Amino acid sequence: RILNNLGRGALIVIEGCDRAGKSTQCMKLVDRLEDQGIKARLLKFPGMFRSPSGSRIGQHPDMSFAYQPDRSTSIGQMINAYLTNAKDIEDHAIHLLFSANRWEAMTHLKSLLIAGTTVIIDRYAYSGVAFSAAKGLDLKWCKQPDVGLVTPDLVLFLDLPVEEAEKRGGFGGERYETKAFQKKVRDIFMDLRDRSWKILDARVSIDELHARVLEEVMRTIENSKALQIREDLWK
Ligand code: ADP
Ligand code: FDM
Ligand code: MG
Repeated sequence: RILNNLGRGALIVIEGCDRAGKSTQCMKLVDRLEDQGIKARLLKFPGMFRSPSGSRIGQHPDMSFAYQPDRSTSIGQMINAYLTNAKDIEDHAIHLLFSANRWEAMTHLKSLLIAGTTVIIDRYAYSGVAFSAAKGLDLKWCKQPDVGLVTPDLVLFLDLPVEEAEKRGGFGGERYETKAFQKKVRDIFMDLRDRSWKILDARVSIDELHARVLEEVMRTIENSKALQIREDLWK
């Protein structure tokens, strides 16, 4: 289905491996766009919010602009229990929950775009496929539940070698936070590249990366205005 509408907001996805600086850049980007008078909102998948330092935070000033699909949804709570190792969930089943967590946000996402608000998302279906396929699930199977989600206008992949990521405080105790697994995830991310992707070197300083992110985003916002919102991811 295609939604007809002019002057819409752009859908920008920030992807990358752990510690690449996604959350840091997402927050700086939304602040910067709002400073420039551009309507912008931050979404995050899975629907939970984490500070740049890595700790999960319930109440934070930044939360005012971080929409959560949510920890308060029952799906968000199951995902949170899984990631913190409080609960084991079968690989296919958790994959479907991550996807459902995106689908439950689509109505809200579309209404923001139609209202002219640019939406920045911290991880999307690419993370969904990369992490599940890295566990050994079939890549084609992994893509199916997310087929038909709103297609991003731009995917910025923040690329940081796993060795560099490790230096940024080391990996924590959550599921997936090991070096070998992160390398597999990166390889699968590379297989998912398409025309909407732009790969940025994430080894540079926070401010330098921010400048590059902003440049790409400003161009995309301009170019997307007259384009239709497409609900055809991986179709
Ligand atoms: P992600 O969301 O991709 O896991 P974060 O934004 O949470 O990454 O950043 C991970 C850690 O690295 C944080 O401690 C953050 O302050 C730090 N960091 C983020 N960007 C940079 C950068 N460009 N250079 C050095 N350290 C960074
Ligand atoms: N993750 C994230 C998945 O396994 N599937 C998904 O669909 C998504 C969106 O959840 F380890 C994983 C990736 C990462 C964890 O971490 C969420 P952050 O630091 O909160 O983004
Ligand atoms: Mg993050």
